[in-house]
Amino acid sequence: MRVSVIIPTHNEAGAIERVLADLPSDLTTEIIVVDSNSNDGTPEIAANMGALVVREPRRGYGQACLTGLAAANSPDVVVFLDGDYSDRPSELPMILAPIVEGRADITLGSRLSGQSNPGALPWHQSFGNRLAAGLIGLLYGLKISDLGPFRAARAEVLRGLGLEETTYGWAVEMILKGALAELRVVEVPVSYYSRIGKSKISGTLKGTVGATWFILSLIVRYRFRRRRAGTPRPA
Ligand SMILES: Nc1nc2c(ncn2[C@@H]2O[C@H](COP(=O)(O)OP(=O)(O)OP(=O)(O)O)[C@@H](O)[C@H]2O)c(=O)[nH]1
Ligand SMILES: [Mg+2]
Repeated sequence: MRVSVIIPTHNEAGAIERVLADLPSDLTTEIIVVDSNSNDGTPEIAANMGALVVREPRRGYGQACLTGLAAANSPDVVVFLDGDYSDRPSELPMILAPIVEGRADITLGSRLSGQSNPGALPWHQSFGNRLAAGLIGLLYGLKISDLGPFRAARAEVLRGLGLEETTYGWAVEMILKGALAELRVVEVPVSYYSRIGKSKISGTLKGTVGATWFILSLIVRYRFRRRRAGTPRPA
């Protein structure tokens, strides 16, 4: 099975080396670091460690993931992982297992199921993610607990979803379109730690409120858009 790992980065020089070093090399076919305009040496560190570095000057987490997906070389499975060492890359086998065993199309690493590390996810971020996950359960019938970034998908079905969000909405769009397409979405518990380096989005209350509001509106909008187009509701 060919596994491509895609890591979006913007100024993650303090963390990227540990992220890459901890990835189990026997399980990965290629590691793609999609870097946007880092000025702290992130792409150079990644390249020195053997990753394929793709430059993407257009900002946005989703844009970086889309660019990584387009650059991946005939993968069977694509894995998405943040470059700030908040997830544990050594847990890749847990993320891959449901797909390898043929019982999932998408695996989501949940930071909020299982044992979580106190304080790793600030209360406002836990609340926002639980709220969004609850709304997805209500509107899409998909029971999940979190919208975490560490995840994997069968490449063929992921490409078929036609993802297009270029911001943080990309991660939720994958779940929404996956649920509407009745894909098998399976959650596995993963551990989570405070990021290395400066928080860019969700570390602040203001950042979380803005991101959560945007994500909640996407959840409603995608549901409504599909229904108006006459697509049947998922069971
Ligand atoms: N290529 C690219 N990567 C980005 C961009 N914005 C964020 N990233 C990376 O995407 C990953 C997730 O971003 P984070 O800043 O960790 O977002 P977060 O986890 O919601 O919030 P914090 O960890 O609190 O900053 C990290 O590896 C970032 O370096 C971007 O515009 N382009
Ligand atoms: Mg982060």
